[in-house]
Amino acid sequence: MMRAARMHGYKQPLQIDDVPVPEPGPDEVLIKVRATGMCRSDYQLLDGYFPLDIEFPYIPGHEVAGEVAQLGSAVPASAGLSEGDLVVVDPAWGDGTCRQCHEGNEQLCTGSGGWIGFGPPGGFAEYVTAPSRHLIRIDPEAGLAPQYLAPLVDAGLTPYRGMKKLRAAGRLGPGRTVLVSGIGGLGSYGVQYARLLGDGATVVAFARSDDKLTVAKENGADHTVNTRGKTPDQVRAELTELTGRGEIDAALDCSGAPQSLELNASLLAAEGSLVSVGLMGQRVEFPLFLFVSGERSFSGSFWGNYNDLTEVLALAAQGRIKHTVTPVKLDDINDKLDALARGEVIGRQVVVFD
Ligand code: FEH
Ligand code: ZN
Repeated sequence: MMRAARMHGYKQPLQIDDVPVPEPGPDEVLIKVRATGMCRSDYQLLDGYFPLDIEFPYIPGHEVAGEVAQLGSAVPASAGLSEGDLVVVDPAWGDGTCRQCHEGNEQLCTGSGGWIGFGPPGGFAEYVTAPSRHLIRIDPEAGLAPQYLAPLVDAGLTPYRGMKKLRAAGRLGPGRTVLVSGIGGLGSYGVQYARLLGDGATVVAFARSDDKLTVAKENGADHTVNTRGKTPDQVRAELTELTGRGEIDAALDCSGAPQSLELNASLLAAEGSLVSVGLMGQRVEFPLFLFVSGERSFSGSFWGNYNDLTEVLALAAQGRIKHTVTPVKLDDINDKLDALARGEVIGRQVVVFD
């Protein structure tokens, strides 16, 4: 048997239950979970934000790092996996039939694919199973502890893909200003990617608390603005004072709050790009003429694909990204989810298992 934090319905606390250890299918691996990150979208799942048909009781948790406990009977040797290996779980398991899966973007699967912790049972448990093709073996020489690996699966991965989109759009580089807004679990990595992928762009961070802006500064932001209670004009004036320009060329919004997105959009220079990875609100309003006449763009960016994750893991193995991680116990998960919902968490809380 194993301990698991399970949903027994929406808008109810998780219950810590004793349940059977799952059996890996032929092409699956049984993983002894060592760490599972706690994401705002876990709270949103419990709160019924996502229109998913979850069967209760259900185990959430989508940022999973652990050790191979048992290989399914048909796991190929080419998977390069052995019992005891440290692995992270690539979270999006496409069905392999749609265009997005064929392009390698299984997180966008339009068929019958799913995401661990939002469909297939997740990692807020002592064991979890996953298809062997979605495991990434971690070289023990990299010296990366599970509590730092787990958040990379979403908090590290999601802003990375978003920042790659801004780079691909040609909005980064010397003389440019890139904004990262919302310095929570995702934004604390987003600022680092603005530095790593920004190719000399000035990095600005927006948040609504000084604690989070301190993290942004430690993680490489050139300038920070506390936007709480300020009008767009007041923020623009502060931005002008800090950077010499009252506009930005690129913005990665990690909050998903409509007010934040609308503020960022109002600051976009001509041809500027706004990429949103956050999911707090439901709708945003942008002035059409501003976007059309200035060829400004808005794009969503969702999670990341297997290759994006391998790149993030490579940056972590090189020691080029910092982690703000707080280990927590499974028994405290409900209190920690409430703290997450109140926006009180700096960096990422991670449930750790012995
Ligand atoms: C995952 C699944 C569904 C909605 C949102 C999320 C985010 O945590 C991905 O970054
Ligand atoms: Zn997440």
